[in-house]
Amino acid sequence: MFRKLLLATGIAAALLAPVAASAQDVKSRIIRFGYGLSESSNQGRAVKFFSEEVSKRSGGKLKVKGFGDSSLGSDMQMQNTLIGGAQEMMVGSTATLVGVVKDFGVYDLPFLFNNEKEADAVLDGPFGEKLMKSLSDKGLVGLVYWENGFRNLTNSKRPITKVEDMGGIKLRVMQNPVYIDMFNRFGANAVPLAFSELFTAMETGTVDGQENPVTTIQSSKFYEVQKYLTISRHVYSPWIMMASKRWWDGLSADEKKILQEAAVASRDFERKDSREASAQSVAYLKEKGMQINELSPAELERMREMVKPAFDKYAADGGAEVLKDLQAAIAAARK
Ligand code: TK8
Repeated sequence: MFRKLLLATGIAAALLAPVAASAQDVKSRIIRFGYGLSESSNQGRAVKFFSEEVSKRSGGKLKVKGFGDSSLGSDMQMQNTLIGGAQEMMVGSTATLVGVVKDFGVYDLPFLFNNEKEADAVLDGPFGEKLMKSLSDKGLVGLVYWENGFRNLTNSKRPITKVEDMGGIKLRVMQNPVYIDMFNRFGANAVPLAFSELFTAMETGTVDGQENPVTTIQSSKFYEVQKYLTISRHVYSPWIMMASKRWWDGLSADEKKILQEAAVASRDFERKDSREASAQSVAYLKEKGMQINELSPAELERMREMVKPAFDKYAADGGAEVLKDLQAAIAAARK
């Protein structure tokens, strides 16, 4: 009798299992996912990975359609479209989120992180999580951070071996007061501009230079319009993957889980891929004719000294608490 029962429950379980899997509450949906870089960039590769993961995990029902090259708008425009609910997802810089949640500017203060490992620990830990969660009152759902990377300087005027060489250079920066303040302190002429307008601005001489990770300098072909590359690693820049809260709130628990898990998988893929690509980029850019130099430790120290007041200014402008929390999180990551 007992054995019969066991057998019966076994059969029932076997019959139920596939039913449970297909009974996941998942609708057929098209998810428009916008990003700024090209399809062949580290960003583009990771969007493709995310799309494939979501498709696998949803039995093909959730279709993530990637739109690269800012074809759905600049980072800032997309943020607003997500808030309005007219676009589902995006990945972009954290720097341009300052208009939504001011505290995001804290990541842009210079020379905070020494390496990628510290950045991963802080971004994926309680500090990064808390900041990401603060977006939900503003109509955005932050899912994961990807790596944009350590930023370096390029320009078409002259090699930069000391801070003074930045004097008078019209330097495009992200639309964020921390960047404007920092580069003006270095003596450059900071020009805030959307990334989508950057190549043309350099080509036409509206700006002389910009700063971004080497992977972006490669994938956006900035070497075609910029002669000098200075390895300065002045800021570690994250990207953040976000969904429209209006749209997200209408998803089932199963759908949210699929997207969340695929986002985490894409984060791990993206960081590994970006780091591998980054290691190749300098040689590539040299081959493309860029003249490359690295700032000396002594010069970097001078720069650190010069921008100290930027930290005080940031704290005085309402950022004291978030800055203190971030510094504590970095200190903890170093232990
Ligand atoms: C791409 C941007 C870019 C960022 C910038 O949309 O604006 O310079 O570094 O990666 O988010």
